Amino acid sequence: ADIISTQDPTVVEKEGYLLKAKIADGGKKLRKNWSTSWIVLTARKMEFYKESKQPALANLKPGYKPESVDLCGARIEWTSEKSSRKNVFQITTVSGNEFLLQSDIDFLILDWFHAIKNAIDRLPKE
Ligand code: I3P
Repeated sequence: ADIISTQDPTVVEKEGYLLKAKIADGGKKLRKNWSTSWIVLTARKMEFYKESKQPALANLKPGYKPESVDLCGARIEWTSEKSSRKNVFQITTVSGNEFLLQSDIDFLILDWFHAIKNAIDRLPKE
C-alpha cells in the first residue's frame, strides 16, 4: 500500500542529456553558466554528470561525487523570465539550490518535466 517505502531508490527512472545552469546555491545567487549535463533521475534525487560514461566511472572511484539534487520537498516550475531560451524549467530545493534545465526539443523537455514532477509528487514533502 505504501508506494514510497517500496520504491527502490537506486533504480534509474530516466537519464539523458539536457542543458543545465545552476543559478543559486543555498539561496545565494550564482552567475548563470549553461552547460550540457548527463542527468540521472532516481526516486529521490537527480545527479548531474559531465557525460554519460561518468556514472559507471564514479562507481569505481570512491572519492568521486557528482552534484546531487535532493527532490524531497523540491519545487518544479516552467519559467519564461529567467532565460531568453525556450523550454526552460526551474527546480528549487529545500536547501535553496536553484537549477534551470532546457532543451530545444519540445517532447524531450516535456518528458523530463513530467518525470521529475512525478518523482517530487511521490515523495514526502521534507
Ligand atoms: C549570460 C549568458 C547566458 C544568459 C545570461 C547572460 O552572460 O549569456 O547565456 O542567459 O542572461 O547574463 P555571461 O556569459 O556574460 O554571464 P540565457 O542564455 O539563459 O538567456 P541573463 O543575465 O538574462 O540571465
